[in-house]
Amino acid sequence: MVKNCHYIDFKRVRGDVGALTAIEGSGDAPFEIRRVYYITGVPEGVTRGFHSHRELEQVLLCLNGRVKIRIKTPFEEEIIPLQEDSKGLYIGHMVWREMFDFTPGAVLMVLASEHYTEEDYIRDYAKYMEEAIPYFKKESRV
Ligand code: T46
Repeated sequence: MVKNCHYIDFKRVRGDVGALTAIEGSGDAPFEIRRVYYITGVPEGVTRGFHSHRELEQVLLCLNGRVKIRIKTPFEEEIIPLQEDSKGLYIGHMVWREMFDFTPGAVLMVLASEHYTEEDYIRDYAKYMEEAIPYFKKESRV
């Protein structure tokens, strides 16, 4: 997978009465969870995201329906389909993301390592490339 990204399989407890998945910070999630948000009601054909984060780490889980996540660095790109509610996608530092192909009723939940701060976002692609190329070249991250 693209550098600084990986799947996380959370434990799902299944039974006749349904399924339950528990996620604990600093154990199940690879960071202390400081924020949870979720994205719903995305109209057909809409793509969200188009940014990267310098410090924020996140885990994305699709709790209902399906969604695709495009993750990219200056050197790699991959499309990850999310549809299992216990399979998370970890996205670490400096990875560009776009979320698209939301099915009707899709619910994308995000666990985040930091509180919301706009200063951590890189929303301009040219600026992203300027910072991400040296970042991923350093320490043989490519
Ligand atoms: C990410 C992807 C997966 C807040 O007020 N608090 C929050 O915690 C967040 C995440 C957003 N906002 C506000 C900022 C904007 O006015 O909600 C609005 C929509 O945010 P944005 O356009 O950044 O949403 P997405 O779906 O493009 O991106 C979000 C996260 O912002 C981002 O960190 O990685 O989901």
